[in-house]
Amino acid sequence: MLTDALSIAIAELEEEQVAGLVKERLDSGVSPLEIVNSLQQGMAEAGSRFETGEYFLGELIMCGEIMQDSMVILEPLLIGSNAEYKGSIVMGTVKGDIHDLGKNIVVMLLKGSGYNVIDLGVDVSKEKFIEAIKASNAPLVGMSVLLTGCQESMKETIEAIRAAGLNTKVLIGGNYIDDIIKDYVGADYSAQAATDGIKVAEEIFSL
Ligand code: B12
Repeated sequence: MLTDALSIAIAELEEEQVAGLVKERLDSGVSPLEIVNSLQQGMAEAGSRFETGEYFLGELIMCGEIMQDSMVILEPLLIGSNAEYKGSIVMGTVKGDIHDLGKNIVVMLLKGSGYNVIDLGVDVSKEKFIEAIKASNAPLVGMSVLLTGCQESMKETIEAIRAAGLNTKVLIGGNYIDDIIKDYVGADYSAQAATDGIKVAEEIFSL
């Protein structure tokens, strides 16, 4: 049961109410990350309604658009300003999956933490991942996946990265990802929350 007014507003697809609440909370000093968490909880509720047949694809699209509108305001606050890069990280949503709102948040937070992020977008082929890792020599690649049906494509991508002899660490993330999936696909790290992904990056770049 949702209790947060902002989570409820996005789950109910109340576009104007969401915009008003985001602004109101920022004005009263709530952190942008906390606002993202509230939005994410509401989106998970919309996802459950989609699963039970209460919502259709149109509602999911609408929900994504409302989130996107909020991110326009939140993005500069999440990114902040950093003069020097700590290093490069390649990021992308795996082949077959076009969900990008979560990945974009991870990208923003990594940029805000001082990393040079090479964002490959969505539905990224293994060839594209390999090409970008080679070109940037990134010690870390982050893969986002929301569809359970895309585990195989993630596994294939990681196998191809290993077969190419690239010595990069692989971090997989998404809201259903756990250690069992991590081991199955052959990743080095897994995270459900964006903030845990940032901790992994800090760990790798401090080695
Ligand atoms: C919005 C949405 C869409 C939008 C996406 C818009 C966009 N630009 O991304 C649209 C309408 C396009 C869409 C399409 C589909 N969707 Co959809 N969608 C959602 C929904 C409601 C919200 C996702 C979201 O953006 N959440 C908000 C963000 C902020 O949260 P997040 O993505 O979880 O990301 C956070 C963490 O997971 C983490 N994270 C994410 N990636 C990474 C990566 C790294 C490295 C790290 C560290 C962390 C990390 O950090 C983020 C911030 O904390 C979810 C419901 C849900 N429970 O997630 C369903 C959901 C993911 N969709 C689902 C489905 C089935 C589909 C479709 C197949 C529907 C259809 N019949 O066509 C298509 C698939 C299209 C495709 N090929 O990818 C299912 C997946 C079920 C499954 N088991 O696979 C879900 C779970 C809904 C449901 N309960 O049934 N969807």
